[in-house]
Amino acid sequence: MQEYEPSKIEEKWQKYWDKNKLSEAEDFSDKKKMYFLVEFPYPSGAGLHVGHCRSYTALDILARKRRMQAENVLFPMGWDAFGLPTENYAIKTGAHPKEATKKAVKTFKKQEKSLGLSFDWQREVNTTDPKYYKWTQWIFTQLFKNDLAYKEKMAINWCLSCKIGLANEEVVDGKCERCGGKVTKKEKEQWMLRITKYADRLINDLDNVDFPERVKILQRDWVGKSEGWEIEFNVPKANTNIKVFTTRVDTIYGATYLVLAPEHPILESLKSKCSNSDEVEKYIKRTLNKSDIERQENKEKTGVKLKGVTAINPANNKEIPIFIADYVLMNYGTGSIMAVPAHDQRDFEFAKKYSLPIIEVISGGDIDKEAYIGEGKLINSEEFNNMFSQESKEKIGQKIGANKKINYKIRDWVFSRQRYWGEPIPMINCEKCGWATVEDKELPVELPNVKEYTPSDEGESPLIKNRKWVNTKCPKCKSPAKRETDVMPNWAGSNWYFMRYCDPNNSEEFASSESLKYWMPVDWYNGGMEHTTLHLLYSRFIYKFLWDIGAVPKELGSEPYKKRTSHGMILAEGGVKMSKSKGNVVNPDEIIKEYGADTLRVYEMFMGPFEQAIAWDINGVRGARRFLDKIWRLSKSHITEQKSSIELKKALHKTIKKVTEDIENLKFNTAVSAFMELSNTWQADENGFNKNDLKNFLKVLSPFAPHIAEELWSELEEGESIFLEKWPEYDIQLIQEEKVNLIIQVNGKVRGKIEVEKGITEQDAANLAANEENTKKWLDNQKPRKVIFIKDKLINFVI
Ligand code: ANZ
Ligand code: ZN
Repeated sequence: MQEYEPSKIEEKWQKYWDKNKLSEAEDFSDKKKMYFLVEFPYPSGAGLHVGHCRSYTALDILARKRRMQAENVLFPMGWDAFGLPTENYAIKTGAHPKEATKKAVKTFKKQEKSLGLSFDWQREVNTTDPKYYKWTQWIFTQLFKNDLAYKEKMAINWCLSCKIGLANEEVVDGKCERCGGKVTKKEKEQWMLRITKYADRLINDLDNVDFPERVKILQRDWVGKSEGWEIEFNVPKANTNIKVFTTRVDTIYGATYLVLAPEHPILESLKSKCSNSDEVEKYIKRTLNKSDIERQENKEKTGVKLKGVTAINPANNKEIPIFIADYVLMNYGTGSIMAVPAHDQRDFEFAKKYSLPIIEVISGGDIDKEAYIGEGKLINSEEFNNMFSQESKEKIGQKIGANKKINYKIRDWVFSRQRYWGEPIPMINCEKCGWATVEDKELPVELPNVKEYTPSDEGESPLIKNRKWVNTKCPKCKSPAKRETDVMPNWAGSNWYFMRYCDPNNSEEFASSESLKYWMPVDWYNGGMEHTTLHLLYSRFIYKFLWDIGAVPKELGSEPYKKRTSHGMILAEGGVKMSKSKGNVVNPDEIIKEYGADTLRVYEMFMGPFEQAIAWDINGVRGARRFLDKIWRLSKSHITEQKSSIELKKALHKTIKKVTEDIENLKFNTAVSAFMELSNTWQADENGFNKNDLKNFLKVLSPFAPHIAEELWSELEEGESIFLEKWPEYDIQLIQEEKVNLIIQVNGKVRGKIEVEKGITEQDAANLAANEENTKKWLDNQKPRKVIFIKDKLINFVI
């Protein structure tokens, strides 16, 4: 018998599938459409990661199965290819980013093909292709025309080593997400997108989509809607007011001091009234080097009291001190707070450190130990005593003349980068007319070639050195004007790529409304949890905007993704992150070479529950290979001309049912277990499968291990590809459990009879039997001393 040698069969079938267009989606087909999407990768020089393989294989299984269930499946792939690593590589080596990208894409594509993924390569997109980014730029011009893009000088997160402005989302623990370097603040004119205008919709519309609850929670928290009050505290000596934002106006009688963010503009006027302005000045300087994230860390609180100025608590007219402290952030609320140490933990720690009064105004806690942050009955609050928090809020608010206010944590999105390898922002600045968009017919604004990719020391884009490109004419008045030299962040191309797949070659629109109407929304989108507050939120925003302006057909609704799921990460052996520096990266090519693509696929589906992070285990890979070896062997030698035995047939139909359901629930690991169990039953069976049953077995195995299934199928001489077959149905008769009659006795006397599943356990039988009315009567509430159980025959309670 010929041995199972994946290297001899896998490429052959990949070519065959390509040639026969088995993975191509058909526009406007009458079949039911189904759009499966995986996050398109950044084609880095490092090549495909085994983590990519997990997500892609999972949806490939779904795609293959649904095609066999007669659905018109769209399962596309593309390249999110603008970005820093490629650019940094260009700076280091002088190679053009375009060339580096081309090379990486070639590698990735080859790797994905070698995994047997059934992508529709006719629809491949690449965000760095001018034909693609023409539309990324067009979307920007639309945002500008609709007042959702504006340029503003602002303090941005600045990575000292990448020399790049970072969005809040790109700063992790006060460090640059990319290089791990220190992040400081820098004032810069930046293009901003008003995502804040969509804050409410981004929260509310989550009710209409099928996302995992944890994804919804993370998105809601990121948008961070908070309803509260703005209250003015008078500062008599400076003849001014300090406005604070609070969600707990009910605690105002416990407000024993105010805190300003050190950058608060009101300090300009207050400083001169303080006797310790030097100290204040010094503290302010120190703060400037800290990121907001560092400032929110749970560390010892620091601050400085403004000596000589005080504020008046409007509820009781008491004089209270004013501090500056870096735990209050300038870019949230009003940049100042009323501190209620009894009921806010940060204020509590600060008050302890600086010996400030802690006045309990909500009962229910133990404020000797920690702040009580819950709501409750008011005390020490004059006429509001004994009221509950909720009720008191309106009344106190009225008394002190406070205004209701809704705040959001989400900020407008910093959308410019002073770098090279990104989409040029299609804007022109004219001294007379100000900013104007590049006209539609001039798009795309192609990224020009430059000699040097390093940003200038002031942090300007290298494009600024290309005078010929920068100097242009104002689209409005035709006088000399200059192009914007900033480029878009690497999130820009992924905002809308899923729509381009619907109509990838359209040169008139980013996609025709007919194709969008047919394919959208995405039915099922799988991706990483790490994109929850970045890509997933951004692309929902852009989609809503395009829907608002009618660029996405109205009948589609304003959410791009019907269902979202998330895979767990694959870690290195030992449970640590795979990284080049640790030398523990598993290369899928090597696994495919040694064990085969089907083994890699089966292993990655079997390794653990799909949503959970899991460590790589080479023994598991070997196990998957042994399983496929066995299937190969059995399919060739352990088959019969007669009927399969009833036991084997039953086991097969149980497996068909289980696998059919497990795939839909992303329970791939239990599906593979079911295959393994079945293969044991098959091996132990005297005769093995007959041809018809073997065919059904191969069909349900085929999405997991497409190459071996196709090869074994071809040997059955059935003609066409197994992937043109109909997904098998299970025979309900065969999977029904057999029933038996169980006799119930109490003290050896027959008291009843129940029908139960054959093979029921003693525990289950005892529970069922004890709940029969007649048994209950005879048991008379007594706990049996002993239970005698004869399997499938009798249960006897001894009392
Ligand atoms: C008084 C108070 C009493 C507060 C109390 C809380 C508990 P969310 O829900 O996140 O919106 N705060 C307001 N602006 C701030 C800023 N710029 N930097 C740091 N903290 C700020 O939180 C609102 C609460 O966070 C506000 O309500 C304020 O503290 C604080 F028992 O005011 B509270
Ligand atoms: Zn002009």
